[in-house]
Amino acid sequence: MNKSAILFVLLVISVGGLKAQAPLPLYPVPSAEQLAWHEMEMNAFIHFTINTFTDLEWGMGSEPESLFNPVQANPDQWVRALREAGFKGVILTCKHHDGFCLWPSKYTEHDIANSPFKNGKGDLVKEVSDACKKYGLKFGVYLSPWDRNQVTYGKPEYITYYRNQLTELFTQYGPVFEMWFDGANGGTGYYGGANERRTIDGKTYYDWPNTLQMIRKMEPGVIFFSDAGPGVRWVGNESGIAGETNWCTITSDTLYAGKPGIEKLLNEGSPHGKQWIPAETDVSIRPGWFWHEKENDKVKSAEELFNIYLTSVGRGSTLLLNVPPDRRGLIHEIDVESLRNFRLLLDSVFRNNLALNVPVKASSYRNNTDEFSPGKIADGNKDSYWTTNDNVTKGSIEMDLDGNKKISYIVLQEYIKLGQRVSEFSLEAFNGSEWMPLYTGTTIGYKRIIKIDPVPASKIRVNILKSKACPVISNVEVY
Ligand code: FUL
Repeated sequence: MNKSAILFVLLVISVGGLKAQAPLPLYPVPSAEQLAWHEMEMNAFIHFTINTFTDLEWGMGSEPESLFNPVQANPDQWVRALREAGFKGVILTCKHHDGFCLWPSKYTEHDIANSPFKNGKGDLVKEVSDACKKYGLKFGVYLSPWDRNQVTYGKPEYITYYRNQLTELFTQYGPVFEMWFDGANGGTGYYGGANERRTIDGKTYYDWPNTLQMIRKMEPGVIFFSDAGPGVRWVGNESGIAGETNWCTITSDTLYAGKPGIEKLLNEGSPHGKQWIPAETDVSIRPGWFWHEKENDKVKSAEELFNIYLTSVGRGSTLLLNVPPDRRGLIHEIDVESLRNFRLLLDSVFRNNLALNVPVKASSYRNNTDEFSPGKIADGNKDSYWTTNDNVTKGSIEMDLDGNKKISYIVLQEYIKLGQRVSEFSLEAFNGSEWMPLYTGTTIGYKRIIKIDPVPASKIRVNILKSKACPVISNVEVY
């Protein structure tokens, strides 16, 4: 081959290579475990302890173990009801602030082994973890750092106690997909009979870095929830509402308890955040976190749960819905019914994607390469996407719905493996004669669901108006 032929071949190879090149990731990006966590979308919380029998939300730690006796306890029923409603994971309060342990712990007497339940032979952590395995849900652990029963609470010895219990949970009941560290601390407690107020320095007392390292050795992929991550962050409220602007990025050292405006920051994240720490939306199906008879008529309806779905999953967050068992040890019929109707509602609204495999046009697409062409947002494949050249941070995609359709919801998804990018977008509908504005919004993230007043439309246009780098959109659905 002569020199110019070699040059020609090199040119072809490099142009070909360029053509197929995907955008570089825009850091930070989610870890593989965080990505899997996003894809779970809906997890359930289970709050259960002596509080269920004392009608309290925060037990003092002095409650006798003899009170705990859910004679019909049936974790199989809990997990089945949750699976049927579409939940992918369960996080159990293995120990709440009152210190009572739902598993027989070697390190305390304040546990299920000293209760009348199954004559002290019960282990609800095991039963829940087994039911999760049986029904294909992931199992997660809540172990309250604040322990109002423990005599050593507030002293260095308690950290050893807490770590011993974590070791019991992670070695006997795993795999554990998420570990929930609750930041709440009210100071007062029984503390082995001292009955006093104990204050700790939340920043230093628990020595979190070493505790996390210890857990990671047992469960390398576990996601840590706390107010500030490092795996996922609190959404800043307990009413089921993620920010309409919701960045999965945030800078963790800007987060400290008591910081003015922290709730808003947690709720919305930060476009310039240095870490990927997405918001988890925890909310209860009832007013309280524990079951109380008097709240049986206050169970959230299917419609209320659906609205929460829209303000959590529909805003790029993951829903963590608490469904607390009652004193019998069953998820109450009213809650089961509400979950069932919630599932029916989700299935009826999101049954028929009017945009699946429809023709799609775009203002431009990356190097005119088929791999990044606009049709990729309608192919039902979460791993394919439409994107533009690197210097293009605006763009429109137009979907032809094949005749006039009545539309009520538009679902958008960014391909977050390459980072969260879009900061402003708008939606329009073509009603046969003109384009009508439908919505203007900010972030998209893993998933954004826009509810609109039902309108007839034969085409939909998604305009990306601002993006931190070339937009990468994996999916658009219309209902
Ligand atoms: C809070 C706790 O104080 C509540 O009791 C509940 O566990 C909730 C999920 O977190 O901080």
